[in-house]
Amino acid sequence: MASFPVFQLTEGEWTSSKFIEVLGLKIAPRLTSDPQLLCDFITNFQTRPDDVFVVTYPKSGTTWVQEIVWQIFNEGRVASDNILQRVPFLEAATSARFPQPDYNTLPSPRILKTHLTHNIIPKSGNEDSKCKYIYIARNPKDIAVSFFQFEKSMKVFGHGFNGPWEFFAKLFVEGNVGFNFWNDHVLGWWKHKDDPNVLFLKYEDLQKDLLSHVRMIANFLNKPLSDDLISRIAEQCTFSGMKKNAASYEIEKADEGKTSLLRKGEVGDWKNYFTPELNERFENEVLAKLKGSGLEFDFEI
Ligand code: PPS
Repeated sequence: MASFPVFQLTEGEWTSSKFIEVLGLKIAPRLTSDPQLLCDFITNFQTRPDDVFVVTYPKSGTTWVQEIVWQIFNEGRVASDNILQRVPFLEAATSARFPQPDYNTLPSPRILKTHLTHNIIPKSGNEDSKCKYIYIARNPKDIAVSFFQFEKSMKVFGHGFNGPWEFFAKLFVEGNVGFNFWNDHVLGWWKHKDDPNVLFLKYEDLQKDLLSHVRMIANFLNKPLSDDLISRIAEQCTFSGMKKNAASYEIEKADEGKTSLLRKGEVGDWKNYFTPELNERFENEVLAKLKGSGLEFDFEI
C-alpha cells in the first residue's frame, strides 16, 4: 500500500508550502484531492505515439513552450481559451478544484504539460512508437525568484508559503519545494538529451533566438512550417506578444481572483534578490552539482 506523507516545514512564524509526496515528488495539495488516484493515474497513463509532453521543473518556461507547441499544431492561431484547457497539466488530472479533460478521449496529438522527473514520466513500452518530450531548463537563480513570487501569490489557498525571500531561497536550495531538487530534475533529463524523442532546450537560448527555436521545435515535431508562419508564431510568443492575450495565462488563486503565469519574463532578475552570500550558496550547493555534466546556463544575456 503506497503512502503519501504530508510535508510542511516551519521556521519560527514562517511556513513552507504544504506538500503531499506522490511517487517521491512534492506535489501541492491543490493539484490533487486524492493522492492514490493521482499515483494510479500517472503510473497507468497510456501514452500515444503522437503525444507531446512539455516538461519542466516549475517556473522554467513551461507556459511559453506550451503556447509555441500549441500554435505549431494550430497554424499560428492565437486562442483566447486558457492555456491549461488547450494544454492540460498532467499532475492536476485528479484535482477536484480545476475541471480536467478526459485524457482518454482527448483528440490526437495530445499536448500535455508536466513537471514529472524522467524516471516517473509516462513512457511508451514500444521502442518504435515513442511519444515526444520537450524539456525546457532554466537557470536556477531566476527560477528561485520566479517560484518565490508564484508561491507568495498562491498563499490564499491557506496551505501556502508564508515567509520572506531568504526563507524561500533556503527551501529551494534544500529541495523543500514543489518537485524537489532542481539539480536532480534537470540532470535526470539531461542524461536523455540525445534520445531521439527528447528535445532539450534552455529558456535563456529561447530568449536569445526565439525564431530558430520555434523552427527547431516544429522540425522535432515533424511539422515543418513556412518561414512566414514561423516568424508569426515567434512574434506572437514573445513575452509582449503573449501579454496581449493575458487572460489565456491566468490561473485561479482560490476564491480570490487570479494570478498570471506571465510575470517579468527576463533573464537576470535574480540580481535584484541575491546577496553575495546567497549567490555563493547557490554556486556551491546547487550549481556545483552540474560539474562534469556539460550542462551550463547563462545568468544574464
Ligand atoms: S509554471 O507555473 O511552472 O508552469 O510556470 P512556467 O510557465 O514554467 O514559468 C513561468 C515563467 O516563465 C516566464 N514566461 C516567459 N518568459 C519569456 N517569454 C515568454 N513568452 C514567457 N512566458 C512565460 C514567466 O514570466 C515566468 O518567469 P518570471 O521570471 O517569473 O517572469
